[in-house]
Amino acid sequence: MKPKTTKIFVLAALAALTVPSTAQIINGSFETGVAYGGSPNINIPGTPSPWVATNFTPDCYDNTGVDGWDLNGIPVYDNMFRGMVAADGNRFIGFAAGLYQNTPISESFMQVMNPLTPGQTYTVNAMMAVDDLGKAAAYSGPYTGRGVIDVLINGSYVGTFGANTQSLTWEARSVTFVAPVASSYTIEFVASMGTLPASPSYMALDGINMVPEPGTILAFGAGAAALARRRFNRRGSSTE
Ligand SMILES: [Ca+2]
Repeated sequence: MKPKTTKIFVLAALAALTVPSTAQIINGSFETGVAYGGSPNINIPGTPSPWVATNFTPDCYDNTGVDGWDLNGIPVYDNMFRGMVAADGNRFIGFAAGLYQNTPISESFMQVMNPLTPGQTYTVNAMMAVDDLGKAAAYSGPYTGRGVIDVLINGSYVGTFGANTQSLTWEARSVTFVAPVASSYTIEFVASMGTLPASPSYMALDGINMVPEPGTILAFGAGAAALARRRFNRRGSSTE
């Protein structure tokens, strides 16, 4: 009887450990792949693969200046994010929620992720910053707001990265969601001015990653163990 119980707990522990170790989000720090091909251009998206722009043209910043806007910011944008050092590595993405010819616009970008486990709870973590110093009036600005970033999974809204509390400062943000049943998964980030009335906002993201919620794994392991115990007890009691 005793060894059987031990085996059940070992199996439950193994089940908890077999969570895929592959990163769900690919290139979440934007460090690899071509952004602009060495020549930053505000008229094309600076989203290295597998990221793709889904609305307008998010901008890639590269502190080394090799493939993206360097520490001088975007000159034509009145030096947006000038002096901003990436939160992780050398590159980050800047994108806007503003007014283009008096019409609100939201820049956005997405990727097809590695597969998720349906029903599993995940947390998306990222570093977020804002340049709200009132620059780039001619480019859907002036950007004076501290907007928010909506997170979409497979096109459905799952949460929002709340507004920054300081200018030009990386702050950690996260959103938790339960993976839907699907054959493939996308994640998308949409810049938003936030609750109206709000001001045009130009925000940055870096160091994006996704992790399975530990509580869920523990609950699953405990649940499996409880189920196994119940089966064991039922079998045990039937011999009485
Ligand atoms: Ca980075």
